[in-house]
Amino acid sequence: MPLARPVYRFNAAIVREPSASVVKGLRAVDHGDPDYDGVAAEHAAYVEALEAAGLAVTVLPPLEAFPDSIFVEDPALVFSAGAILLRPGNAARRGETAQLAPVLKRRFETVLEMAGTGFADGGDILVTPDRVLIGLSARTNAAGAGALGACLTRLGLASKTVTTPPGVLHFKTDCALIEENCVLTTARLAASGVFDGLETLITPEGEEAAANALRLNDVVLAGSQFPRTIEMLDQAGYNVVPLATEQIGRIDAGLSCMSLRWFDETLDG
Ligand code: CIR
Repeated sequence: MPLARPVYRFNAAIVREPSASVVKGLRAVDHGDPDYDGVAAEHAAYVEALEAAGLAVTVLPPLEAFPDSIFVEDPALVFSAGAILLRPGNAARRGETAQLAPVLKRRFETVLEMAGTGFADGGDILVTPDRVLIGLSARTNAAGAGALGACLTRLGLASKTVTTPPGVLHFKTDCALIEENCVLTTARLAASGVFDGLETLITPEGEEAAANALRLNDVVLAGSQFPRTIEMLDQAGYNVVPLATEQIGRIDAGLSCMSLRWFDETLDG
């Protein structure tokens, strides 16, 4: 069921400051630890961009025990209708959910929990106008997708389970909804046919990591180290805000990962 406002219309966000331990964040391939000051600078610029896009940002304190807790997108999902506490697929991240739960319970009347024992990471969830896509991955399994789908139904949202290409961390590592009917994505994910009914803009070869962009209201946040993607978006008429993601990229993250975003109907605008 199409929502009344674009799915990328947001006025509220939650982020978490990086802990010193962020330099030990999980990564599939080790190209060396990120630099703490570099991550902090990328995070600060990101928060500024969220605020400039019109979001009221709640900044949570760092959690030393959870190196990847800066990536608040993964342990929860948030919508105007309510929040869902997720069960992250990597054991080292599972405790992040309990750290977010009280914050979400203060902000949302409805906070749902996944039934059963399956796993789902927020990075595997792409919200489109007519349904929420749940990408199966090394972090999200079929049981988790089923339990999450049931929660989404309770919030009045339709969902569909799809597959993330092998070797890609999260479904949204390789895609971002940049228009109601258009996805920025990689050739490998587009080729899998998951975006039937949507237009696709394909990241240039060698810039696959640019697909983890973020549409917020009138702007698209994109990694500043991906000039050909930025030019492509620019020429397609998007208002692009380039942001450095080199340090967080060392621990497999991009621009969607560092916030939970929603439209809070109790706020103005
Ligand atoms: C992890 O492996 O869980 C983190 N190092 C990166 C998480 C990135 N999150 C996301 O794509 N939503």
